Amino acid sequence: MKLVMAIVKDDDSFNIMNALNIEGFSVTKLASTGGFLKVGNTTLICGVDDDKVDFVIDVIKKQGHSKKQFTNGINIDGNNYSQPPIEVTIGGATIFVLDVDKFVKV
Ligand code: 2BA
Repeated sequence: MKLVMAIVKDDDSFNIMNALNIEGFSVTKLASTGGFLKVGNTTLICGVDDDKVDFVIDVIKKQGHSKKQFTNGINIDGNNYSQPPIEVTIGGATIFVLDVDKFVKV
């Protein structure tokens, strides 16, 4: 079994969760915050059989959209000077796949 952990835009999370549920997957939504932009995003975790990992990634890929966004005067190094805004592309999804040692429901 694997744990698919997908960091997605808040706007996309509803559609991704719906699509995964329709395909029969359980999914848990965690509120998260990007370390660079310091704005909210959503982390979805989904425990799946090994042979379903690519399918789940495809479902997420179809529902997640990338967009360009300007940073808002981020202070990266802790000094008092804000950096000028730069344009970054926020991906459709950033996905990690982890091995699951044990899965128990009691
Ligand atoms: P943030 O950390 O807020 O990053 C938002 C976007 O800013 C990133 O989009 C990327 O385009 C840009 N960015 C991030 N760090 C940067 C840097 N040091 N210099 C210049 N530009 C930078 P994505 O790559 O699509 O990432 C979206 C969100 O996914 C991230 O939000 C973060 O929450 C998560 N993420 C991405 N890669 C990760 C990783 N290796 N480990 C943990 N979380 C990750």
